[in-house]
Amino acid sequence: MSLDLFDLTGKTALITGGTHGLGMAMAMGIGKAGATVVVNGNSSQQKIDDALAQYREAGIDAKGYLFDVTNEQAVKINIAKIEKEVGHIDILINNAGIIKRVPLEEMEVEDFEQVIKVDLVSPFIVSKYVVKGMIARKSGKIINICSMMSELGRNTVGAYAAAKGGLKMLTRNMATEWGKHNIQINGIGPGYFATSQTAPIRVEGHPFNDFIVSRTPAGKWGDPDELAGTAIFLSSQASNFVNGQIIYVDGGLLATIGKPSNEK
Ligand code: GCO
Repeated sequence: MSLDLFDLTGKTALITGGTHGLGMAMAMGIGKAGATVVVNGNSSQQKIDDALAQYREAGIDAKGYLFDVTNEQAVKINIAKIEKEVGHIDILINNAGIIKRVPLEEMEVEDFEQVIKVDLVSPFIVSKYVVKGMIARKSGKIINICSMMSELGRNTVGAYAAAKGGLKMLTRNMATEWGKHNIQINGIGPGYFATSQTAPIRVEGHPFNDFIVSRTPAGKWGDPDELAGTAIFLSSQASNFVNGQIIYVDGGLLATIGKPSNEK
C-alpha cells in the first residue's frame, strides 16, 4: 500500500473562505499534498492578496477569487471563471461560514437568516455549480465543514447549530444523490480550534476557555494544522469508498460527558 493514495498531484481544489483560519490550514495541507489551490474570499481583494502571499511563502502558488458564496449569480460566474482560468474543480471544500453569538430570544430574524444563508445555503449553491462538472467527469470530492454544533447545542449559537446540523444532513443527502457518479461527499467537524473565530471565547481565564480545555480529553484547543490530515484524506483516493460521513476532529470532545472539576 503506497502513500500515493494521499497524493493530490494534478488535482484542483477550491476552498471557500480559504483566506484565513481553518480554511487556510486545510488548503495549505492540500497544497503540500500536490493539489492546485484556489481560494475564495468575499471581504476584499486586499485580504485575498495577503492570503496568496502567505501561500507563496509556504511554496504554494494559490489562486484567489473574490465573490459572495451566498449570491447564486456570482457563484455561477466565478465557478465558470475558475474552471476556464485554472482548470476543472476536483475537490471542493465548503468552508466559508459565519457565527453570531446571541441568545435565541434576543436574535433578530435577519441575523438568524444570514447565518443560515452563509453556513447552510451557500454550500448548497457552490456545490450545485461545481458538481455539474464532477457528474460529467464521474469523479469528485466535496467536503462540508460542519461543527461540534452539528451534534450539540450551546447557549447563544442556536442559528449556527441549526445551520451546521442541517449541513450534516445535507452532506448525507449529497452522498445519497451523487454517490452513483463516483463523487464522495463527506464532512469534517472541527472541535474547538485556536482561530480568529474563537478568539473572543479563548481568552486565558475566560470561563469558556477553561470549560473547553477541561471538556476536551486532549486538554487543549486544537491547532489549525491538526485539521489538514483529515482534509487530505477526504480529498484523496484513500477515501474513495467513504461517503456521507462526518469525521470529527475534536480531541475527543464528542466522546465524553466530561468530568467533575475535582477529577483530573
Ligand atoms: C462556539 C465556537 C464553535 C466553534 C466550532 C466548534 O462559539 O461555540 O465558535 O462554534 O467555532 O464550530 O465545532
